[in-house]
Amino acid sequence: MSTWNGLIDSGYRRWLPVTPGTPSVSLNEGNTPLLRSAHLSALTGCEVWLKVEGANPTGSFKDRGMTVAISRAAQAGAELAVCASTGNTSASAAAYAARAGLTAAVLVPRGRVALAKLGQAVRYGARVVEIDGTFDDCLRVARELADHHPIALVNSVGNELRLAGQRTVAYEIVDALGDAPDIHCLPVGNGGNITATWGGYRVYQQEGLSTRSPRMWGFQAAGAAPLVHGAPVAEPETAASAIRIGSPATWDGALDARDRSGGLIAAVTDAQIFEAYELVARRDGVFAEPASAAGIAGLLDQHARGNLPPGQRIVITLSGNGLKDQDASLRGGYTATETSAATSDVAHALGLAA
Ligand code: AN7
Repeated sequence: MSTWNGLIDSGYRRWLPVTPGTPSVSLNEGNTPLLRSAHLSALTGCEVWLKVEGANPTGSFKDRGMTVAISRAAQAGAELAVCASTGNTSASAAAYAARAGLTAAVLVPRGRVALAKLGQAVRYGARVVEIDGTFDDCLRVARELADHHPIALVNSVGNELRLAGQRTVAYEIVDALGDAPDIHCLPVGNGGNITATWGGYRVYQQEGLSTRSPRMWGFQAAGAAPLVHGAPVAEPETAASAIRIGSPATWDGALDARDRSGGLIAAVTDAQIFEAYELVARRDGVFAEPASAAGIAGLLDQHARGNLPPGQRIVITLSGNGLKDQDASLRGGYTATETSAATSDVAHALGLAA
């Protein structure tokens, strides 16, 4: 039996910026499920696959880049790893830093991070700095700190290692499907993941491991859609807090992925995002956080607009785990039947014959 030991040791070392001397700081990230969605396939007349990145060790795709960034930081002898985050990057940085014996400091916009993500950073032992401002303010501060202090900046902007790690999602998809899909859908916040995923497809095609690369379809929340408008958004707003970003750091990379792939970056409303969030849980049994559902919302929106030819093979990145955002999951309340502890009462409540 072969066991999976994470991206560096089991999977994709030869494609990653590590040397034989780089320690593998890993939580066995990667190798996430690729599930066919019968429901979305039927709805669109296409073959739709879900890449379930919430199955990563800290519950998001960020672990792919963080294993590389923290492994290299450990090799370089760094003591303090710093990142700005809407939540998932901070959880991931905190976990990998803990594993490497480093200290993580995470800069988050106060009051705007899903509580479970904050809880992760706290439990992994990170120093949490809550900044009075947006994510974009946090990132500016993180970059300025890195300019003046001996820290390892583990945001993808200061750290190409993160994007190199995140490319592995494309390698896994091609390895599983035998070739690249026609279209790859995903949420876009800072623009790092669309850039990295596209980059991964390009590497595989250039190396002759796939015959083509997909069109990249990225989706931003309508209230935080700077790449769609072509200008930063000063006060980004969406209930999908992971992608509440007004000034994407990897702006050019995201547009490059869009244009070179013949793809698009479009906006979806919060209503569309939450509809997709509920749909994929109810119909596919996959619980993804709201931001993650933007890729599904966008696909369905493009389909409704007549922009989706039938018969396409499509992969959608579900970037984070639904457990991370309880405000979202219990939003609008829920229905439950209250009964006594008598079996007959429970049977009655369930409509089972006496
Ligand atoms: C679930 O954690 O930016 O376009 O600081 O958590 O590469 O930014 C998170 C982003 C999509 C957007 N889905 O990816 C952070 C952070 C989820 C996310 C994105 C994020 P990028």
